[in-house]
Amino acid sequence: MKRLLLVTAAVAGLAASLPAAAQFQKPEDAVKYRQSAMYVMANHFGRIGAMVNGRAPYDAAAAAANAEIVATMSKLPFIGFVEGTAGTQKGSAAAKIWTNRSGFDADAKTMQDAVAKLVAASKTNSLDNLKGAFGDVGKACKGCHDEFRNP
Ligand code: ASC
Repeated sequence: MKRLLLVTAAVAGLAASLPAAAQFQKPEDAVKYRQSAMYVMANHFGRIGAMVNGRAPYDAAAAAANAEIVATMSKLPFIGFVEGTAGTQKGSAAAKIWTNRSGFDADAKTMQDAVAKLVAASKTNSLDNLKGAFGDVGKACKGCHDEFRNP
């Protein structure tokens, strides 16, 4: 029994310390995961964009709820950028992500920080504050896309 416990503990410990890559069964699963997270993030960012651009009425509570979802989603894509999963199609992940991982990670953090400010702005009941923070998040998205997505 003691032996079984030890083996169980060892396996659990191993699973917890596995690199992110090993959490996906196939490389395509990592690609699907990151694209799905980005898709949901973009959808909720777009709902705020509609308010900012006057295509939807400004609704402070809805903006805040969407910003919270964007913030949660903004943390998810990055474990999906597993080595060996660069793409070739337009808009896919560029190989440069893995030759400049620190630059990529810095861009991810810039985006997450801008999104945290979007959450704060969304709670001020000010469309102007929302507009400013929305623009900064958009810039962060674009900055990383310009550098790390295949043209
Ligand atoms: C979006 C979206 C992006 C960014 C980017 C900002 O809504 O899907 O990829 O904003 O277009 O420039």
